[in-house]
Amino acid sequence: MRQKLVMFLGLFLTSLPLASIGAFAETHEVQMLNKHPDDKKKRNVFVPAVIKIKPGDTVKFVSGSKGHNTESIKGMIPKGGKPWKSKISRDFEVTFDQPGIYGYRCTPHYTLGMVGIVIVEGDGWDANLGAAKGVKQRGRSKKIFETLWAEVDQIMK
Ligand SMILES: [Cu+2]
Repeated sequence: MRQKLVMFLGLFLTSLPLASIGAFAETHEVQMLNKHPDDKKKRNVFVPAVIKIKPGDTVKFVSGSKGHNTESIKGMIPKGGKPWKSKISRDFEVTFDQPGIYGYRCTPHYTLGMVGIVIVEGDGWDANLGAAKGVKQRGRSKKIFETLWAEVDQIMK
């Protein structure tokens, strides 16, 4: 009896650190859509386009409309961050451990302005902010990123 109790306690205690990490990690959804639900004139959008999360959290990109994907943009992820690229019309999950700014796009609709930003808060989150802002954008993404950066500044001020 006592042996079992000791074993149980041992298992319980060794599983604590893992449980405490998992307990606080969250999954956030970003929809990949043909039309913005609040403004049908906005086509090919990530909703929300700017999202702030904590290290260890996951973003689930949901294929709400067909024909979209998510791909990190070169030069727009922090040092130690991992690039990603999903398949078209598929849900895709990315777990973020490294604080920083992550700019991403939909590969086929990039020049139409289908882009988004994940902010992973924590120490040094803004270390790559200037570099990310400095990345040259093409087509409508130029204009869209300007509005997204204004949102980032608003969220993080
Ligand atoms: Cu798209």
